[in-house]
Amino acid sequence: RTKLTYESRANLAKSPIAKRLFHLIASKQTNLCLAADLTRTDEILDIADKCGPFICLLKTHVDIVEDFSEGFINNLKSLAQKHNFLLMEDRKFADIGNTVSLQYGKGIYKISSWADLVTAHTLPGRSILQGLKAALGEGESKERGVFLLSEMSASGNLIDAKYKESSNKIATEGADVDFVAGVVCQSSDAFAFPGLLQLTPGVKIDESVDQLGQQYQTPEHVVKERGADIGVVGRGILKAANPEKAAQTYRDRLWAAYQDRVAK
Ligand code: UP6
Repeated sequence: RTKLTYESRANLAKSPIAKRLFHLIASKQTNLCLAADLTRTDEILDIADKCGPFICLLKTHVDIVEDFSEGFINNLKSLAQKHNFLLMEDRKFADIGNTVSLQYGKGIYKISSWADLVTAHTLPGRSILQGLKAALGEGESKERGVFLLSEMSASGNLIDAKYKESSNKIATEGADVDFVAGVVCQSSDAFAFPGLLQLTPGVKIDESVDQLGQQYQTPEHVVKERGADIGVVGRGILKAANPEKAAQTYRDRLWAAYQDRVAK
């Protein structure tokens, strides 16, 4: 899987939105996802506008936003269109199907109405996919997709080899696989199917840890050794003296690593 180009993998994708994302990455030549973990809407919009040209995906945690409004979502959608990136709400759904359906479609955030992609834990089993799909109208699920977590970057997390293998099965077998766009994981052995995208968080130029269990690898390491198709960078960009320049650097290094990977 990791030797194939994004273009060739687009043809293998079962999820329409994964197909779209493969093509977007290839044409825009960026495999960088910005984790816009900021708590004010003006800050998020500002960073999205500045870093927009260098990213394929903007990842939000909408429940940390302190001044949320519908206007914010409209502005974010405009920026996504202006700079050609997709929106991912990193909600990490993990409940029974019925609850997940409500959390996805209802409440203040109405995530399903604006997020092209969301994330979900596989802990509840396959019903997580059915629950998410239930929030969407007829035909709507073609424009939406989920990334399933099969590994985490947090030190001491409880995921083991068996959980990882079961997560792979949920992502690749059964009636709802057309809704699965990819897998959030730390290594290429989490899944083999080339039509799925590997999203890998915990990326920073200086390998390190934070005070709360996060573990970082370099852009080159996650792409070439761990099989990442998209590298997620949050504080590496957000806390940089010049976030726009940092985004460009991460984009350049992640993209060069991908080119190296497929050339060999
Ligand atoms: N994230 C991880 N590790 C995971 C899954 N998700 O760090 O296993 C998410 C976090 C955060 C981002 O929720 O939004 O990726 C990483 O941010 P950072 O680069 O600032 O550490």
